[in-house]
Amino acid sequence: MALKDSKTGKVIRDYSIEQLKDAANMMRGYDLVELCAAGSGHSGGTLSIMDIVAALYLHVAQHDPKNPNWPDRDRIIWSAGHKAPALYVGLGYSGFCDINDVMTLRKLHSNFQGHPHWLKLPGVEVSSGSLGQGLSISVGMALAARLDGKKHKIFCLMGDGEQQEGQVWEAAMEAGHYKLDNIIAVIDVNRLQIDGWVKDVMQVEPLDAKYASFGWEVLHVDGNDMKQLVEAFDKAKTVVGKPVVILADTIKGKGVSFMENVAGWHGKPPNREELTASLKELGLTERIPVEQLLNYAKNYQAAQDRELEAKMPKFSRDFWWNAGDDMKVKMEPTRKGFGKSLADNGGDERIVCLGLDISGSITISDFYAGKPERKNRWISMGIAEQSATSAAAGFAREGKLPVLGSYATFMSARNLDQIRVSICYGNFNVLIAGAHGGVSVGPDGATHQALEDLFAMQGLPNMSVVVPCDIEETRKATDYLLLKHVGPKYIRFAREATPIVTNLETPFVFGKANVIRLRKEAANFAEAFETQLASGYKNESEDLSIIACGPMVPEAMRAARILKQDFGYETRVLNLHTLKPIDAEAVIRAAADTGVVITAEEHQIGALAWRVSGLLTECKQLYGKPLITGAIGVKDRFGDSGSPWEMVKELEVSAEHIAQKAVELMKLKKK
Ligand SMILES: Cc1ncc(C[n+]2csc(CCOP(=O)(O)OP(=O)(O)O)c2C)c(N)n1
Repeated sequence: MALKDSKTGKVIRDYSIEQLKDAANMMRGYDLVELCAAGSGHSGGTLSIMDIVAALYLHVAQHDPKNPNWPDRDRIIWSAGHKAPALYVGLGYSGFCDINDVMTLRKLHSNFQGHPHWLKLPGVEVSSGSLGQGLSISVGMALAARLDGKKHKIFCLMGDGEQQEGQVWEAAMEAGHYKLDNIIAVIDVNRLQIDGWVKDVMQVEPLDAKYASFGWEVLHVDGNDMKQLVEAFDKAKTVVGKPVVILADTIKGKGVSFMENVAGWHGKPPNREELTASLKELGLTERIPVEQLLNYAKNYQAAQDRELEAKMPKFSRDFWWNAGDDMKVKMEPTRKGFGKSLADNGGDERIVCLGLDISGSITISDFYAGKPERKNRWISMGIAEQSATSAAAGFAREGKLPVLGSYATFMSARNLDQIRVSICYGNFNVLIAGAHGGVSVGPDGATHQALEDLFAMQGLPNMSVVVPCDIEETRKATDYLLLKHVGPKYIRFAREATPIVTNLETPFVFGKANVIRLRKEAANFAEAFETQLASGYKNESEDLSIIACGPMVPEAMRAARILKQDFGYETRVLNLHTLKPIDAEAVIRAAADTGVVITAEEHQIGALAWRVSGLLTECKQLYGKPLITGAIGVKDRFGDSGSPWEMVKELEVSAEHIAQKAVELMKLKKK
């Protein structure tokens, strides 16, 4: 078998084992260059799986790069979507795309998104990135092939940590039940995941006995040995009457000594020096035109920069963060406020923290950092958001204070029914952290950017929802929610460093908005503003109000500055950190006092805008009064890969976009 011309049936190119080995080595080199050019992405797992990719794309799979939608092609499903860089070099090497273009990995508008998107790139069968879904997709494809009398195979690539997702086992059961011998699953058993060794995070072994008991044929192979791999694939194709799983024993980071078997290299790219060292170890220094490839990536980025800047609303000067000599702002990731609170309050024996294999990055592991006595209240649950959510309800029923968190999208969408029934219906005291919310996971791309979570969370009876605006407010909000507030609660915070605009003294009262007013120009941005509880604020008949939450609060403040400097407008910024219960009085007063209201959310438009407009349209006090409204937020679209701040511009959720909207509305007010 080999790459085939789908029209003539002729082999395009067949590779010997030695040639496949060499190709896998070269592909490792290109993989590391694209990761270095991207500045983010997954080195460890792409290196462990690369021999499998070379075997599959160059030798085992029957496919035709000139005819990517050939109905008889074998399908390759990347359930482990984070290994996209390996997929992309696989496509480049087999001729589906130009290897130079792969270097645009994770950059704005690139076809090589942080996680694979089939609508962007021929050769990619389906979009993935949320772990545990690929085998179910494969089941659907396999059953469809059976209905259509087709003979092709469906290969599904998964990780061993990924086996912790319950959905994998639903699909395994289905494939066994329907005796889907057109499915060949491959598990990259490198024994590591993000939080450490799979056996410590959540044991998945014995995988062979588990799959066998679900009616699968199980093959074992050294997944970094090309000959064994090719033989295993050949054998798998001959199995009749049941699905096949190949358990491929691999080394995470394979080929680069300082990456091998090191958990820290899971989601890290090599820097320039590390790239040089890696290529030297792989014996590729002379064989890969590194500078040319990196320049290709740089030029692509420069073109994107120009295009993006051209699209930005323009004002008298550059008001972007820290662009001038004054109004300087410090930035820190809000997630660190969450970790600080857990570290400060974790001594409370009722608190238990549930780990979901993303613990360091979302800072939930700060709960036990340097405090071994808390380790018994740290419960690693593996990559199993749904079960962990219901387990949290069990803890709460027994009087504990459970805290769990992951990427906001996996913590609010994947487990939505569990939150609804296990937690909210029973009104349990569970703190759910929607970490890495909004656009701030930029380069990971659309699958990882939670832009819808607040719809669902606010819609649930009994649920409280807080979206703090900076690191300090995140700490205060976590302190409050953790120990003072009883009931289901969701806190959403970001990954990227965002402006610090509050301090120890700034009021934070759950359910009560703050009014923020620009008072002067100052050396320090935050000091130019005065903040007080909305309930104590006296109307200054400002020209307009901007109602914001989360990282849009600093953007709203910056918009207030632009509006004052360029147009002389006075703006009331309302920091609505608590979305639910909403401070109705503050919202209605802002509308009544100023007559112009703009909402600003780092989310699909509506989580904030529709709640605010719902309040305003049913407020009798406002009947018959002119009110002009506008909404800033994401306009019913998925995100894209790109840096977090690029995404702020691309998705039109910057201060400049707020200010532009304000100017447009103020013209209407004047009429
Ligand atoms: C549903 C879901 N939860 C969490 C993540 C974040 N995540 C990405 S990779 C990963 C670890 C995967 O481990 P494993 O399957 O062993 O892959 P490998 O170590 O081979 O990279 C996690 C938790 C995700 N992408 N999807």
